Amino acid sequence: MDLSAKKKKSSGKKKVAVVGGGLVGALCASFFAKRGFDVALFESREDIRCAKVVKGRSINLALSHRGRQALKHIGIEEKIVSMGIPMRARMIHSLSGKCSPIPYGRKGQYILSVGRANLNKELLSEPVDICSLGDCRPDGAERDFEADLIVGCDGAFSTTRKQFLRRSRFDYSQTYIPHGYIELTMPPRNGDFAMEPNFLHIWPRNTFMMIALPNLDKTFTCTLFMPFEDFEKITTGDELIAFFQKHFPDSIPLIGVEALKRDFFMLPAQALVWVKCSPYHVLDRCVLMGDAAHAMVPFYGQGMNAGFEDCLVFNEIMDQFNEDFAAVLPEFSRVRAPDDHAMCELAMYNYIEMRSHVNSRYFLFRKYLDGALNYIMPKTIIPLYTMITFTRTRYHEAVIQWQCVCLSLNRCLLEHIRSCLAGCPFCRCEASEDFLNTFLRRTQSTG
Ligand code: EGU
Repeated sequence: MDLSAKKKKSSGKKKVAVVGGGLVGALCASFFAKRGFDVALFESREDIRCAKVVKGRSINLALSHRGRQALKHIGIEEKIVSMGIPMRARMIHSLSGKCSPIPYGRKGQYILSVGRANLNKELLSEPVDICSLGDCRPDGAERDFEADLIVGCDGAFSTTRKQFLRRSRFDYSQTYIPHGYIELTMPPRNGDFAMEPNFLHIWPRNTFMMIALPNLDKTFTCTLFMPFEDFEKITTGDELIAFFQKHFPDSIPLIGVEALKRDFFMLPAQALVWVKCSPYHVLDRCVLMGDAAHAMVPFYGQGMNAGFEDCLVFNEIMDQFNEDFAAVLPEFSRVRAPDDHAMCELAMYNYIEMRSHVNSRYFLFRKYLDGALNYIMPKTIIPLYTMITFTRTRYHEAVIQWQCVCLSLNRCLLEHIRSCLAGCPFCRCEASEDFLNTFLRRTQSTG
């Protein structure tokens, strides 16, 4: 196939090459197709639409408001929602096996568990020209392909981004966290879900954590997160069962001893990487979106949602600047990078918080506290995860708003302590006043 000749035939329309046929690449291609661009999508893996087993990253994803708004734009929101399972609350599993639900929001607010493979297939069924790189060069020879714009949606290890690295003033960082993850399947029980389906099940155990999301086939996909060094300590089936007996005893009969041993040792633990870069564009030629621009750790369930929102934001800027790439691309970098960076930081922050002291009691306490504060001042105190998950408040603004809330709560608390001290004849020493003032100043400057 001579791609450059093909380009000349369809004159007039601007040509866009989308690199990567994953979730963001496929969605992005649809966005451009909807605007009337001539879109070609490049994917090096086998066509996922015919693939029986889909390799790669995690199987389940939590689709929330931002992602849904993007899907709505290309008219497939309802279709995708019908393929997802609503999760209205978290279900916290304590070590003793006690389960406590904590709703995500008000009645009717929920996130959706969607399968990556189904979602990807659905996104690729939109009418765009898909070039498998395998097909383009059966002899291994390179082919020329001309395009007005290249959009790199090729994931955390982006090949497109590699070209940016040689340019001056391009910032880039890549960080692996000490944790890895493996996925285990919890089969149906008597033909039905083994646990209650409309929940995101969580086993918070400080450095170890397991979560489980429901699938349409009545299975759950359990994801176990733990430090690589702990994965390495578990080498035999017996050690594995002893480990689960100690930390996740209630899950053993649900997964099944044999299935547990089989799944656990089937694949090595997968690494988790975090990528930040800036700017997202080169001239008026090339732009990055999704994980290629900002891979994040999965501890906020926002990776896909942020990537989908990239497409939405890009589209809004295209409207604003009349599809003039020379203006759109720098504006996209300027507007979007701070938000994606904030989300990357937040996901990382939550990872650190969860790993340091989050057991089931702490998790329950924190979520109840957020809920209670929101109940007292529903308009002013909106929990951070609510702004992230159920609104399109810009990520960096959500973080600032939340910091303001925390700061003023801290101040109230300190004022309260101070007035208590002031009223107490034994505490009216200057030392405690000094201490409080110093502390107050410090919270003000760091908060
Ligand atoms: C899917 C797959 C609970 C990790 C963060 C909550 C998801 C996740 C939480 C995956 C947690 C953690 C939030 C959602 C979500 C919680 C959230 C979906 C994490 C702060 C393969 N996280 N997911 N936070 O609030 O905002 O329930 O890894 F365990 S959905 Cl880590 Cl809302």
